[in-house]
Amino acid sequence: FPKAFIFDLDGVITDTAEFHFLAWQKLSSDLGITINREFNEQLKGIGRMESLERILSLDVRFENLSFEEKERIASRKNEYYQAFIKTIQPDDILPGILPLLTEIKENKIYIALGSASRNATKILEQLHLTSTFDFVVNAASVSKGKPDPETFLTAANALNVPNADCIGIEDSAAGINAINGAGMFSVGVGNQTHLHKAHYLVDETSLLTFEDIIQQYTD
Ligand code: B16
Ligand code: MG
Repeated sequence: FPKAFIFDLDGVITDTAEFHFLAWQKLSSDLGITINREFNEQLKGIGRMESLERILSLDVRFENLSFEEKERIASRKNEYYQAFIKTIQPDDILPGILPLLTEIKENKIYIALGSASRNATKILEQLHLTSTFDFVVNAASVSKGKPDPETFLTAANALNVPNADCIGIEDSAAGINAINGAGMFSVGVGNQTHLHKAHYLVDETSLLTFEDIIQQYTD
């Protein structure tokens, strides 16, 4: 049996991945840049500033922005995002996640959150999930974001469990690379095109069952 499950937040526990996309899209349109869902795939799991850099690099007009200007633009995106997440409540936990969390707990396996989002603790509170998690990685204290394994290694370290005894669950390519790089078993939620490196892949969270994950992990 594994000793810990490390969950991504946005796009796995709740559908905030969609709100991140809508907020980036709104910000991009303010700047006169168009982004689509395909482009957004490479923003998933990537921190706020680096995501902004990737968007700004689409247009030469933004080549020489100062750090202060970038920070101002990034905080505008966060304002848009926070307006979207204001109404998040326990009903917004994605299908299959609550039963999975319950079964992990019943089996006395640790549960951690490995999110790149600085809004993570607030969202967990709104979902009434704070006490479910044994450890929450503080995104602000991670120096190298996903796809670097640091986020997942930090969780394993804090729980004092070997990396190989951890299972990470992610909806982003960057996140799957981070889990694999940490020497953990990776579970992807989404499509094959973006998440083909996952050790085990399901289309949507409703298909995540404790039994299937454990079977794939032990195989
Ligand atoms: P924030 P995750 C990531 O969260 C999102 O996937 C990514 O789209 C976002 O830019 C990043 O958090 C930073 O979020 O602006 O709220 O700090 O998927 O790692 O849970
Ligand atoms: Mg995610």
